[in-house]
Amino acid sequence: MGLAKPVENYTQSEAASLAQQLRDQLADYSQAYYTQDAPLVEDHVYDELYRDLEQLEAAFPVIVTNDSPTQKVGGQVLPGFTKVTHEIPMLSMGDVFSEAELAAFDQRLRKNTATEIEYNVELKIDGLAIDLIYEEGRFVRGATRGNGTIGEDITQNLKTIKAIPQKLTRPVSIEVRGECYMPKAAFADLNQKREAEGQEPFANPRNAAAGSLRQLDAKVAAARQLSAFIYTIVTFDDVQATTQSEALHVLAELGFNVNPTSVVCQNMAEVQAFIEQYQGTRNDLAYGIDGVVLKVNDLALQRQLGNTVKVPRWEIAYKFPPEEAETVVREIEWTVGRTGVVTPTAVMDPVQLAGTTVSRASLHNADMLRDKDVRLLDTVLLHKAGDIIPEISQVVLDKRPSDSQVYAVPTTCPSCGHDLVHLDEEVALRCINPMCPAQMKEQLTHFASRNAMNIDGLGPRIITQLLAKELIHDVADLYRLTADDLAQLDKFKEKSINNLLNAIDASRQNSLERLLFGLGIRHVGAKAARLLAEHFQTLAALMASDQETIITVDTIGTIIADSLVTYFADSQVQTLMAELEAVGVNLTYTGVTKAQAATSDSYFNGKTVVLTGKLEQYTRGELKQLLEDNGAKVTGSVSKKTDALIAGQDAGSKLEKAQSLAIPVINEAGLDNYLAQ
Ligand code: 1X8
Repeated sequence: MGLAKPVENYTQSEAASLAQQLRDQLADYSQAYYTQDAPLVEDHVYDELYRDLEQLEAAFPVIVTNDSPTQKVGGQVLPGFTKVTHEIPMLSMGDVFSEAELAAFDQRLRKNTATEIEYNVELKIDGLAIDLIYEEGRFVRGATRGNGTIGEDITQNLKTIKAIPQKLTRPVSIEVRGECYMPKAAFADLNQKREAEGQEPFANPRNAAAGSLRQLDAKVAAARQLSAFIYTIVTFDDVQATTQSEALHVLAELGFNVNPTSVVCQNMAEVQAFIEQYQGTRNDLAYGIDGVVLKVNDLALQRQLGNTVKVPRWEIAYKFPPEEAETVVREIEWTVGRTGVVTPTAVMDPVQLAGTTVSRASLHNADMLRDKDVRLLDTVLLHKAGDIIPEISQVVLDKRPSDSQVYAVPTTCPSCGHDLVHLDEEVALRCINPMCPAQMKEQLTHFASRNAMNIDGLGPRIITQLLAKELIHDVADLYRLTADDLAQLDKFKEKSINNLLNAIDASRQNSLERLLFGLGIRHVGAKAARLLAEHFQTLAALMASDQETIITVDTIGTIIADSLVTYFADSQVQTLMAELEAVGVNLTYTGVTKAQAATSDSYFNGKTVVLTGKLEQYTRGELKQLLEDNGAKVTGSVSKKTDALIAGQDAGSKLEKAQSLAIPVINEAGLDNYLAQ
C-alpha cells in the first residue's frame, strides 16, 4: 500500500484505472464492514487505500466519480428497521495519522481565523455513532447514523443500555449524539461464549456493538452489555453553553454519561501531551479508543467555520498508529474442546504487544490457518482484536524461510487418534469419538463447574489424575468414588478426601437444570437448561418429548430441540442417564430462587473478582454480597486468576497490578452494566 510511485509520475489513464481498482476494493471492504459487521481487512489497511485514492483524485480531479467513497459520508441503511431522517446530518470527521498533518490542520485554522483558537480534546471512542432525541426530559427516539442523512430507528435496543438515561434530570427537549460501545471485558466474554458455541467470534468490540444494535430482537441486544458516551448537543431548547467544554458539563448535568477525560488545550504542545498520555495508557481503559478528537472549543467559531461537503472544518481526528508486533511461530498446538472441536493455536516467541507479553494466538479453525497460510518458523505480524485478544494479522512473506512448507492440518485427533471430521457445514474440525480422553477431561471439568453441578475442588488437575488412573470413565463414576480411590491422588490426605467426597455427595441434590447444563448437550446453555427443567420438571418427561413438544417452551427453538432429541436418542446416553439415577443423582426440578436465576445471566457468574478503592454507592460488604449473588467469587488480592478488578476512587497498587496483568478494570459507574437486572 501507498502508491507505487510519486503521484505526479502517473499518467491520467494510469491514475484513472488504479483509482477505479481502489474504489472497487474499498466498496467490497465497506460492504463487509457496514452490512455484515465482519471486516475483511484491518482499519488501517482501509485507511491507507482510501488515502491512495484521495491522492490520485486530488492530482487528477477529472477522474473523480460520483460513486467514489471519497464523495460519500459513508455507511449504509439496512433493511429491517424503520428509517429516520436526521434533520441535521450526522457528518463523519476528517482524520489525520501524523503529528505533521495535525499541525497543518491547526495552521490552516489559525490562518483563517482572526482570534486565538482553543481546542477541546476528547478521546475517540471505538464504537458506533448514535443520535438520541429527548422530549420534555424523556427518551423518545434513538437512531444509528446510517448514511448520515437516513439512519435506522434503534430506540428499543438503545433502551436496554443502562448508560443511556430514560429520563433526564430536567424536563427539557434535546437532541444529542455520542458513541455506543461494548466494553472490552464484555467483548472478551461474548466472544468466549460464541466460540464455545461454535459461532464466529466478532472481530472487535465495535463490530460486536454494531451486531448487537442491529439485533431485531431487543432481548439479544440487552444481553450484550453495551454502554455509551455522549459528546454533542445537536439542538436544545435551553442552550446555555458557549463552548464544547461547557456543553459536556451540561450533558453530564442532564444525566448523560460523558467521558471524563477531555481537556481544553491552548496550543499543539498541550494537544500532543494529551495524545501521548492516552497512546501510552489506552490499553488500561475499559473501552477501546482509536485516537483523539480535536474540536474548536468556541461553538460560535465552530458555526462560523462550517463544513466542507463531507466533514466539519472545526474538528479533526488524530488516529493512533496500529499497535503491531512481529514474532516467529514455533509451533501450532491443537486442543480438543469439550464438544470435540479441535482448534489450532500458534505458539510464538514472546513479544510485547499493547501492554502485555504475547506468545499465543488462536487461529480459530483450520480454515483460518489455511487462509492465512501460517507455517512453522514464519515471521508474523500480531495485533490485538479489540485491544485485547492477540491475533495474527498476516505472515511477513519476505521473511519466510526458503524451505518452508504448507502446514499440514491434522486428520486425526491429537488426543485419541480418532479421524477428525467436519460436521454438517461447520468450519470446525471435530473429534467424534465419545471416549476421547481430552474431551472426557473437558466434559468432566464442565460437569463439575460452578454453573453446572458445582462440585467444589473438582478441577482439571484432579480430573486428569482420576482419568489417568482409570478411577472414572464418565460422570456417573464420580458418584462411585471411594475414600480409597481418592487416596491414590497426589497430595490427597484425609481432609481433602473428605471435602471432595462431601462436595460430590452434595451435588446429588442439585435441581435438574444443573445436570442438564452439566451434560454439555450441544446448544444447551445454562439459560436453556433452566427453562427446560422448569417446564418439564423431570428428566424422564424431557427425554420422552419430541421436537414439536420441546419447541413449545418459550424461547427454545428447533436447533436446541433437535440437539436434545438427538442426544437422548443415543443408547449410550440412555445408559448413562440410568446410571446417574442408580447412583442417586436427583433428576427433578426443585426450583431456583430469583437470585440464582439472575446468576446464570450475570457477567460475574463464575468469575473471580477483587474490590479496591473507595466506593460511593455501596459499602464493601454490600458490593461483595451483590457480586456473590451474581455468582462471583470475591477475593482479596490480584493474581493471574483474577477475572476483573472493581476499582473505586483512589485505587492504588491493586489497580496497577491488574493493569500490568491486563485484567479488565470496572469502575463504579460502569458496574451497573455488568450486574444482572
Ligand atoms: C466520532 C467520535 C467522536 C468522539 C468520540 N468518539 C468518536 N468515535 C468525540 O467527539 N469525543 S466525534 C465523531 C464524529 O463526529 N464522527
